[in-house]
Amino acid sequence: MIEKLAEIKKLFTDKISGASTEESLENLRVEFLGKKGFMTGLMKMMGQLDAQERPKVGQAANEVRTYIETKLGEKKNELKAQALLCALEQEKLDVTIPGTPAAAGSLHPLNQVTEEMKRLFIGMGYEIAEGPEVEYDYYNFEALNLPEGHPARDTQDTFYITDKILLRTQTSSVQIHVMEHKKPPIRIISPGKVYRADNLDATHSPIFHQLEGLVVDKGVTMGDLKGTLEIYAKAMFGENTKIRLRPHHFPFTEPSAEVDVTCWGCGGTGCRICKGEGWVEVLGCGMVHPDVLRRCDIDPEVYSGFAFGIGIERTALARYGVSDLRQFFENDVRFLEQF
Ligand code: 2NL
Repeated sequence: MIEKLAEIKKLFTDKISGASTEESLENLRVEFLGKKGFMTGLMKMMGQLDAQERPKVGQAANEVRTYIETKLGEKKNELKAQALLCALEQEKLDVTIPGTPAAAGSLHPLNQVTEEMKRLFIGMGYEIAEGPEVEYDYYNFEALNLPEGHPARDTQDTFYITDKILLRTQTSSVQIHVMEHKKPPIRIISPGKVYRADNLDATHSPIFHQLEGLVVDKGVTMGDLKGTLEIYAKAMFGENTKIRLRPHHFPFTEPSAEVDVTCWGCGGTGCRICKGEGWVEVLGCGMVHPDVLRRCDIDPEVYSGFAFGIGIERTALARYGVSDLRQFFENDVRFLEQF
């Protein structure tokens, strides 16, 4: 029996050296120590032994059992350590690899231009005024000397909600609201969305942006208007820019003018941008019509004011050399990234 034990020990030692998984270790345990295993089988035969031999064989059997248990435990720990090393190797995290950069957005070019204009006028003491885009006919047209049937309404055809409620065609409506509630001195700009019943093409859009300015106080003159616009033009189009006022007609201002600036492309000698003119039209302006003031309960004998209107898209097209206004509304990141 002692020999038999030695054989079992040798067989186990051979087998365990080839075991490479926890599963195969478990199979070995069952094969040698389980209910139907080699050791149990051997123990069952102990009864046939003489009383003298029994303790010797028992002791030897216990040693072999302990040997098997110890080896199984050692091998199990070894396999676990190997598995951990393997996992560490495969799942290692290289913290020196740069992370995925978060894509940072930027202001839309139209908002960049608007913000620039706002900063400039705020610097000159203006406040920002806002108002509804859905407006009464009165604030958009009638208060500005554009009664029903006035021919200038044709060029500012818009979208009607009802007979008397419409989408504003200019932000002058905001300034009428301000004049109704606040007495001079008034110094405001009103940036915002405006609407016209125009078809979309390279230079027109049914929705666009405008920034209007209004100053009302005692003794405000056309000279103040021109000086203000000169500061604006130099800030927007360059320090060497000159401006000129051409007589024009708007129903809400008297006198009225359109304003040209020397071309930022050629400085006045003529190029593709100014179509050889040397000048580019950038805005409309004038002295607030006395009837407009009177309707807001401001006495035109005491107060006078100037106003101007700037198209944001127009300015941005010029500023960035963009040829088609529709690009501002398509939100193609490849276009927007350039600003
Ligand atoms: C343009 C340029 C302009 C005004 C806007 C205005 C506002 C009030 C009173 C008088 Cl409350 N005028 N705004 C004045 C002149 C020009 O915009 O080309 N508009 C059709």
